[in-house]
Amino acid sequence: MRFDDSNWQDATIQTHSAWGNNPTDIPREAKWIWTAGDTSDTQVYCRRRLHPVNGDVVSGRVTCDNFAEFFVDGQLETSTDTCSVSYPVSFPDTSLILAFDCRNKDGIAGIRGSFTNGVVTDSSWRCSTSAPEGWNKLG
Ligand SMILES: [Ca+2]
Repeated sequence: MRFDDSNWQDATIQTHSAWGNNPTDIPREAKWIWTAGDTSDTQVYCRRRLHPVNGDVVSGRVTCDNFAEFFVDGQLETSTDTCSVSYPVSFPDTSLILAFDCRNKDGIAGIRGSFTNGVVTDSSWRCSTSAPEGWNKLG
């Protein structure tokens, strides 16, 4: 059975000026996203469905304020701990679900990423403060 994210919220774009344009190797089209709860939500999960293509490799760069794990179809791809730095990832374009688990330590919070298949973090992602079994996979 597929994981049902219909009760997850649309990602809220965050615009805290403290981030400036960092990390600069992630394009501006990629927004910082979080839940609508902003800094009152300390651990946030965001996911996005992909439409599988033909087996080419997608590369990307991801980060989070403050600590993230980034998953593709439930597999851990990278961990991040510095929001001013982006972390490289790559995965086949037959993948189905991209997912972040990000924990905020203090102050502002956000998740940001950009991928060569054109996907960027924006309001099309789905976010939640809880992560039921299977949250980072299609299901
Ligand atoms: Ca923070």
